[in-house]
Amino acid sequence: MERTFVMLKPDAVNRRLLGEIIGRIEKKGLKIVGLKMIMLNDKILDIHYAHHKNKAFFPRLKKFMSSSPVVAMVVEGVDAVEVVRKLCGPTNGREAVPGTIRGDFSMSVQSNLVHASDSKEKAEEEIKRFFKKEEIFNYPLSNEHLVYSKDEING
Ligand code: IDP
Ligand code: MG
Repeated sequence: MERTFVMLKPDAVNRRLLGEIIGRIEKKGLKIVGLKMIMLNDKILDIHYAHHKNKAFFPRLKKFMSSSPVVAMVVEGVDAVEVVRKLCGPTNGREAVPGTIRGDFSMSVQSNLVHASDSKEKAEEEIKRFFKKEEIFNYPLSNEHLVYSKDEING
């Protein structure tokens, strides 16, 4: 089953939107297999946002991302990477369509509430970056048969 890395950013924490966002992920039928609150430091932000390191907004982005704890999650499901990206909507909250997390709750490019891995390769990298093996849990959900048909789970 595919896994993706999701992070609820300081604006989600401060605006008390954690439950709302986690609720959407759960209600979609995705499974949470790892969840913790952490404080991001300079070193991890340099790595996580390396693709923006030469941008003018980089220092501001780092300051924002370390302004409060964040919630880090590992989320599992069929095509989890793509499904979670769709739930989030595009980067700019003002352009995200209603119905998406960013479309419903964000008016900003920077403060867009949520991070989600953008490819399977990145998901693997990011999960390793933020979670120890023993912080990720393999457990059955009794109603999995209501979320997927058998052939969707067994390939
Ligand atoms: P994504 O989060 O939708 O994958 P990325 O391009 O990977 O978007 O950017 C990572 C994060 O950096 C964004 O979610 C946003 O918080 C911030 N960011 C991206 N572009 C800008 C910008 O132009 N100004 C300010 N912050 C930005
Ligand atoms: Mg990204």
